[in-house]
Amino acid sequence: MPVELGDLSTETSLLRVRHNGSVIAAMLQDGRLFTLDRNLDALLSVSGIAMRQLLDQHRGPEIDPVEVDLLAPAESQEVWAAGVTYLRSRDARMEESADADLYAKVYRADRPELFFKANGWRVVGHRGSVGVRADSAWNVPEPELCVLSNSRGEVVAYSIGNDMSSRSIEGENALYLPQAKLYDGSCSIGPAAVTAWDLDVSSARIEMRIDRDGRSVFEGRATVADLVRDPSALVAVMHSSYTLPFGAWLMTGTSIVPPPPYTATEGDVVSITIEGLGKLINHVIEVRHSGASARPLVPPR
Ligand code: DO4
Ligand code: MG
Repeated sequence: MPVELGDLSTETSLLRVRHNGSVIAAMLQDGRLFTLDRNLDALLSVSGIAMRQLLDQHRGPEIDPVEVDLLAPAESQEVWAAGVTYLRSRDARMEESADADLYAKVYRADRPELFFKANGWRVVGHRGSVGVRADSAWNVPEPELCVLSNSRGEVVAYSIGNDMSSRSIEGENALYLPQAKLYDGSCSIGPAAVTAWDLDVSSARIEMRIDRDGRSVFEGRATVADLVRDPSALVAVMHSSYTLPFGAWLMTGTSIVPPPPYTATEGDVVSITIEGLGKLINHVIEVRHSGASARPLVPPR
């Protein structure tokens, strides 16, 4: 997709783009797009101060936004996600699950819920296709503030995320969380990584709109001010016993949950806006399922 500046933040942002057949990092500054001579992996392996200096000193030639395709802002970065960080998410999970207490406990526990979501190469970008599993009856997009940390655990950028989830699979048994959360097209981040130094997202507005056949079928609003944990504290926990040489993205949880009977369906268009970070748009497709199953070989006792 060519870069549409209207969907991007007006703050300094890092982009991954395809330009003249090569994938490169670029920086959007004051409405102008510049090439960078380092990729995201290199920028995130040094300290935040060194990264800022590199961005100031190694800005390359200006390029025309219409000549590039915008890609997801992730290379070797893993994507992790936090759960049950808003009251709304806790309540929605308690409604769908037979193990409601599990969610109530983690909402107020010292240790947050953090789970692996995707490898960087799997991340879907702005205007890409997100998925719903063919073996899942109830699916939702989850709009989330995303935080990019470097190898030292310093927060260097923010973005918008869509944590596509199967509520029926998670609701059946919380131990099925990895299958509810990890499948093709389940993780989207974009449109860009907005540098954190001049930005306060602590009370940013979050909006999600879902269109089907050209008509709105859901609209929801929330604010990051209702997040019950500090994003930088969540990032610190993610890094606490786990080396991330190229940093990582962390999705910080959702507070907009489309109520039933809505279930994400092929053809839906999901638009998520977070104040200061732009707009992330994704189209929903159904992910094929091979039909595989692994029933117990002996009847359970
Ligand atoms: O606890 C399961 C996942 C929660 C989640 O993804 C969220 O709260 O956003
Ligand atoms: Mg989520």
